[in-house]
Amino acid sequence: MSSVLEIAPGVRHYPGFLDRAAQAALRDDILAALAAAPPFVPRMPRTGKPFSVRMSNCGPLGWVSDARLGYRYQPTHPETGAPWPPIPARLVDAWAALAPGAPPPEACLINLYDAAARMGLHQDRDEADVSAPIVSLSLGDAALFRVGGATRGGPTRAFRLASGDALTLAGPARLAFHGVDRIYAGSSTLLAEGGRINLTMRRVTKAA
Ligand code: MD3
Ligand code: FE
Repeated sequence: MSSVLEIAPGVRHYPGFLDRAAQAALRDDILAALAAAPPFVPRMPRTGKPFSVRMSNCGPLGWVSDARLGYRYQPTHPETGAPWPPIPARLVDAWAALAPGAPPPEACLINLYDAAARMGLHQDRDEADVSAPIVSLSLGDAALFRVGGATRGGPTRAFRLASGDALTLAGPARLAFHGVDRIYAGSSTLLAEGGRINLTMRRVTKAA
């Protein structure tokens, strides 16, 4: 496997986890999933303010958000009502390699960034099971990713996530604040239209 950098306790960065051919194959899997489950614009609870990131999902559960019902996981697309497409086998393989022994992933959130998209610092705490790790894979333009501790306002560190990189968040890092400061437009040729795709696999329910 590729080398690993322990950025902070529980935060592991695997630069170049996927080679170019594997990135292209995964890109094609995700474009097929997006044809079945078109990107939607999530909105903040209550205010309805739109996210700058467009999203979709694959797997038995998907993360969605709108003004009325807020953040949640649900088995169907918020606009089409269709079940989410399955998690592609090569993503399940990456989960098995990077989170050995963890119960299978139930959700893969697909985040689509254009050159202007950002994600503010937040925690991921909509999952009933926060004991399993999160596994993230990046495709396309690089991003400046930022991670801090479990409380807002503490020190943070930022590093670049490039196409093919994997990141795992486990143990003490699972409830760390994190976000995406910026996208480096034009830094990758993987996506014909530019931009960045981030894939985040999660366990949602407590394993039986
Ligand atoms: C650190 N996505 O979808 S992936 C998200 O690049 C999200 O699209 C970012 O934050 C993106 O919620 C970051 C890496 C990641 C995912 C979950 C984490 C880092 C994390 C949970 C805890 C700590
Ligand atoms: Fe997050």
